[in-house]
Amino acid sequence: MGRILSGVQPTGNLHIGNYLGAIRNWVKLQEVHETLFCIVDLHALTTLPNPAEMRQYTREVAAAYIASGIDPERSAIFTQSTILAHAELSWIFSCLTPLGWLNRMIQFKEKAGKHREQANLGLYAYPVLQAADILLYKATHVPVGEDQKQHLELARDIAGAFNRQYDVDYFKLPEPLIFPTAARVMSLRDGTSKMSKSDASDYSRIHFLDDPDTIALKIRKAKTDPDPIAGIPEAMENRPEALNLLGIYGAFADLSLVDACRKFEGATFSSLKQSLTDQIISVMDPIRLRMVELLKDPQYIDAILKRGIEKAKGLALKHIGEVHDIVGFLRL
Ligand code: AQP
Repeated sequence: MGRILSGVQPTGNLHIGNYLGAIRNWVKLQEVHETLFCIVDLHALTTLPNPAEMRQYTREVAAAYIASGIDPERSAIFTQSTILAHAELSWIFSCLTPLGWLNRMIQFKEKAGKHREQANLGLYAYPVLQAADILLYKATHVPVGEDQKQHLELARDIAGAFNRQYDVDYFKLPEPLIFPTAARVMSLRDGTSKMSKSDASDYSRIHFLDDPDTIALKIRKAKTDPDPIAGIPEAMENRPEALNLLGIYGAFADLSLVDACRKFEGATFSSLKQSLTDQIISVMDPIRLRMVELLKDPQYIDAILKRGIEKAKGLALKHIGEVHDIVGFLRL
């Protein structure tokens, strides 16, 4: 049994990529591991969301966790900002992290784009805060998708740098947990870019809170190509939208991409889209209905968060106290 930490930003528009790539896998992890699932609102601040929306989206992420099957009795569900040690440890790590390491981070380059000089320091230092999130709890394993591998590598480097600087063996290096079934879900409008909360088009993604009619409409409008579906993925190498729809179908139906291609060989996109719509609705609609119920009772959600905060705080305060001793802060 290990200790697992992961999180989602409360930036709204939670989508099936977040479900298939992250939350669905966490549900399985809580059966065998000690699990901590954070709502990373300090990270969300890098995009300067509207404060009222931030509060709303924080409860929405908590509701999505619970509705997807994360059990508050087993897992700590909590907000990052309520445990000040995240920010503290992030500062301590900032003082150990060479700029050269951060300059290599692909996500910053992608998110800052051409406006690098205008990007905020928080966005640049994002992976250092992420390292603090993980190491504050001495997580042994971190579930990561493709896009997060580089950040976990940095967290391991920072743990090593801390141990070397202070000549201790305090932080063990957290291991990545890669799920063979974790899907990388692409945009419904462009099969070469990741389905993302911040995409300007609502039609690029399916939200947790989309009702069945909206799901059907978005899938109907999803980009395809004129050819029939081939029986093997290799024959569709240059057809990213086709592969994406088949991949999503497979992820929801528990089929590999190879099996999904075989199932729809020769079929038209309209028949694939009908089956895909049914499949998504069968999994996501019960989650949506439960979320809607939960969101009617914000006090209940807040009570679950408070319980999670208490659980997480025990570990966080113990570890940050030990770190204070190691770096030489007076304990007064
Ligand atoms: N398209 C995706 N396919 C598979 N997994 C995905 N994740 C996100 N998008 C996909 C996984 O969801 C978890 C939480 O993500 P996050 O909220 O911390 O931020 P993100 O990875 O930056 O997600 P988005 O949707 O792309 O948000 P924006 O647009 O705000 O940047 C992570 O485990 C991630 O791998």
